[in-house]
Amino acid sequence: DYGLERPQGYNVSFHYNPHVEYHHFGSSHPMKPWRLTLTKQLVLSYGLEYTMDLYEPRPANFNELAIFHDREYLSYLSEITPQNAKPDDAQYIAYGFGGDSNDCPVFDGLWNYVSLYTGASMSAAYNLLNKQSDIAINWSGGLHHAKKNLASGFCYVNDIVIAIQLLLTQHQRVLYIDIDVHHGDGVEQAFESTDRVFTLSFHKYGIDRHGWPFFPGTGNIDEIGPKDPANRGKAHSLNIPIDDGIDDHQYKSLFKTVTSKVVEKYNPQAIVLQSGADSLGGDRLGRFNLNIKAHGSCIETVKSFGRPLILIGGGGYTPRNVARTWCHETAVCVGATLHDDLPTHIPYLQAFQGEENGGGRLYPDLHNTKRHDNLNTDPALQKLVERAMENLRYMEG
Ligand code: VJV
Ligand code: CA
Ligand code: ZN
Repeated sequence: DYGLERPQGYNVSFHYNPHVEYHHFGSSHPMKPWRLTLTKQLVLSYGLEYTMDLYEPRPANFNELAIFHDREYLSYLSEITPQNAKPDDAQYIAYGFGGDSNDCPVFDGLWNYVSLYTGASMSAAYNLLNKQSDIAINWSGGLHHAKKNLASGFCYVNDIVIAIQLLLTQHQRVLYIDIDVHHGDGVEQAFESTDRVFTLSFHKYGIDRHGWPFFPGTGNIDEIGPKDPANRGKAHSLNIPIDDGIDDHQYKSLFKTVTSKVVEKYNPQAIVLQSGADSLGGDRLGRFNLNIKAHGSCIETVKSFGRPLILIGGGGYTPRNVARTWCHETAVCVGATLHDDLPTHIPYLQAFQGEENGGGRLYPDLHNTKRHDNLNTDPALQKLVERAMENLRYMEG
């Protein structure tokens, strides 16, 4: 007995093609598709597969990816391999594969990888459109930095933009919410000229002691989209820039206050929630100090709005905690309560065992792994909320 109960009658679907796990960005690259294997194992070990409809979506095809991306970019992406890549090539650099950071490496099966995670987001969108699901989940998606002709920040194809485009065939207004620790710049930019999508991102924003901006360097509070009154997208973006070390209580209250106001004012007909797990305490790339249940409370808040919802993954660079969080959030969607002791018969159990790995528990205290002092004062966050409310007054209708 894992304490599974389903008091609420939500129809939840889980969209996942396991082939996505077998792709590697390179041995020391922080993005590890293998975290999806861990997530799936936890979901199965708690028996959550019996509480949802499971789908194994087909990969998206070239024409589907061209709903958002330039065909020239897609042709290049579909043909490039580690063997034929020419790092000095003008296109290679222009399309975002160059650069010394190697954020977007060319690896074996790259085209297959992007088609798989995008196919899963499309499948989730179709389930909302067909009214087969109230909540559709794709943990393999959420690649929010990709632009129409540019790979950026581990993202090559923007599955979120494509899923939102599908929702727009039936829904007048779609709200996009992004709790990844990075700014959701690709989604914001894609819809900057329309009032049919409102984008809201919470993220770390600021410059470090070496003078480097936190990636991607955009998303300050004054960036609310086009200011030209003739542009339909005017004031249809809201950015919540946050400093290092924000804690559970502060984040939960900030998230609930801001999103509730946006939902009240914008009245979306569907919501897409990017639930990047790099906003957790102890993340390899993140700077926040959130625990799993605080991160999950954002999903509870959004679920409580009662709109058709796509829940999508994103960043998350400490795989055991990514798996814990997304398993917990899957349970939140179906209305199940999970036992803190991990089931003992799961594969990869050792990844969760030992004090430093969370002691075999689902909800270890991630504050213990904290590496960032909290630089957010309550008065500063109060001011931020006031600025956000002010920004919302520029949006009409
Ligand atoms: O900060 C950057 C770009 C630079 C990195 C530093 N060099 C010196 C200059 C360029 C500015 N990139 C970020 C990208 C973060 C992407 C986050 C994606 C998501 O979570 O929002 C959605 C999925 C960054 N931070 C850390 C790294 N790159 C990084 C990249 C590596 C790496 C270690 C850290 C790439 C390869 C390897 N190690 C082996
Ligand atoms: Ca974000
Ligand atoms: Zn991120």
